[in-house]
Amino acid sequence: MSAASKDAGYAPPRAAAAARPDAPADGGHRLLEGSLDGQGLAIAIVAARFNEHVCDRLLEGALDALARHGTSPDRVTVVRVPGAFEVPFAARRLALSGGYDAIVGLGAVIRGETPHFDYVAGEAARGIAVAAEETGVPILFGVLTTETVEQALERSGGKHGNRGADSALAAIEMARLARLLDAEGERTR
Ligand code: INI
Repeated sequence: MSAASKDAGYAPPRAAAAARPDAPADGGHRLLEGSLDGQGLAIAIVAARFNEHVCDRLLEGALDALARHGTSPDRVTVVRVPGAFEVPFAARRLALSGGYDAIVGLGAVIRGETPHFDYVAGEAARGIAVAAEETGVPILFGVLTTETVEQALERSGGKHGNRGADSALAAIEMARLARLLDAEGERTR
């Protein structure tokens, strides 16, 4: 198992497999794959406050990743909500506004002693998936679900990377892919 798959980080598009939306001259297959060009994209980030220290680190990672990939700060909107449970609500409303290419949901659900964990983590995941499906806008799952605070810190800028940054990169890729897929309709009509 590679390090990337072990930590469930972001698996970026391979440079060699740059999208070939037009039929290649060599007769090979067409390939549709988003790129990591964040220029000109409008991205919203919904970040929970519960376990605020961890969420702030996720948010920092996401903002930094967007800036490094060309998304202008004035095209990035940050929305804060109480906890991970509320992330899908805000993400769905932002998606329905029609103003965003992709939305990143950030939160930290830490098991600790609370039986709340399963409900909050499950609903955050389900709600984000349903909102993306229903609105057709990519909504990325940047919610950490861990047993301990230490594990959450390791995944928010520690030795296992930053889930916020990973989700922001996945948001750029999916926003780009969505544009390619939109163009498919034009092409095949
Ligand atoms: N919210 C989190 O984001 N992380 C948690 O670990 C958590 N726990 O453990 O309870 C949590 N609970 C709050 C929840 O997200 C809602 O804000 C609250 O239930 C009000 O709807």
